[in-house]
Amino acid sequence: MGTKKLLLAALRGERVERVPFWFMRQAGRYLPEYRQLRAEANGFMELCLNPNLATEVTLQPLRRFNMDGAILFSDILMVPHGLGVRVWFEEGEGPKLEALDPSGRLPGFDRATFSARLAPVYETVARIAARLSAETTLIGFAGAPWTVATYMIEGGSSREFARTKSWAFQDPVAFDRLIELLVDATIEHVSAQIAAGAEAVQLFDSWASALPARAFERWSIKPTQAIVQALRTRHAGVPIIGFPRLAGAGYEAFVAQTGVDAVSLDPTVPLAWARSTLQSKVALQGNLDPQMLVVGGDPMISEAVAILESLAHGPFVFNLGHGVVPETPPEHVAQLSETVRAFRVSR
Ligand code: 1CP
Repeated sequence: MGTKKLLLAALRGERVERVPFWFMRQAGRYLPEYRQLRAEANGFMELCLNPNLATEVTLQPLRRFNMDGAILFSDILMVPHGLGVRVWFEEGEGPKLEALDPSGRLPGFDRATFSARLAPVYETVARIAARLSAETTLIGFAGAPWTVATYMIEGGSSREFARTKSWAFQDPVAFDRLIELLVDATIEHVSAQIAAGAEAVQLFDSWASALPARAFERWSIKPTQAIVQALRTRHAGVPIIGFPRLAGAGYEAFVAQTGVDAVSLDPTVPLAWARSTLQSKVALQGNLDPQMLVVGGDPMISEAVAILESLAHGPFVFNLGHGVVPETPPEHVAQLSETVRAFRVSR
């Protein structure tokens, strides 16, 4: 084994002696120590933009569960913030943004201004890197352009994405320009995280499933491919994980065309299909249903073992199929971590 970082090795497709794991949203409201810091901070944006607090929140779950990966504590809405869009969080409601208007002007992308606005995020990455053990991989991330565009156009969370689709379907060429802006900003944002010490990165296309098949190619696959190409040139050897959540059969084209090193599977992806169709091309990550972690005990353990038995013969990182939910008892996360850590592949 050349490296002690099992997660990094697995993402590169190397054989490892045990399945590495981390959990999407492993920092957050299910942890009492998070809720306490969150209450002391002056809002969620402040938590993300204060390197002291963001470093501490990133490290909180590792102290309890010692995952193989630490994911930078931040949010996908940092990119709009870097572009000068006003972003805030309303208690109990979630993120709000000053909404873009199809007839208005797009924000401009000025690299120096963008980097200056997001400098605290990169400072956080550097501080985390300095404090991680030699076995832990630091994961940076960004939202994929389509998912970030939905928040910018809807002005927050959405179910139907009506404003976004109406813009994209009526004037696809104008919508391309917003996606291109977000491709440039995302390349810059992820590059800066890597320069500061991120060792692997994940692109969250959380709302990929809202796109019809042809639009999925144009606004999920193509932009991801452009980001992957640029990152490869600037930072060879840094694994890139794609997460086209709920993309169904679209996962196959996503893997074939984007050039990602790994894909994160949502819980609906059949394990046998993922193994036979995707795993010879990329490393897989996933895909326990986050509600299983709320249930805990035998149902959770037998499901986790089924996932491990299906996918651990090839390059694999154990994770959830989406983020940890606030109702999750921390003891269940401990139980799951021990289950994955103890699992051995039978060869
Ligand atoms: O009230 C609070 O304390 C804020 C809750 C919270 C947290 C803990 C938000 C608001 N963001 C985060 C952190 C966060 N967001 C991380 C941290 C690292 C980790 O431990 O994993 C990450 C990776 C994200 C990414 C993110 N933000 C995504 C992509 C992943 C996903 O879950 O699909 C999305 C869609 C967002 C937007 C967002 N930010 C916050 C909320 C509540 C939401 C989702 C709202 C919605 O459903 O539309």
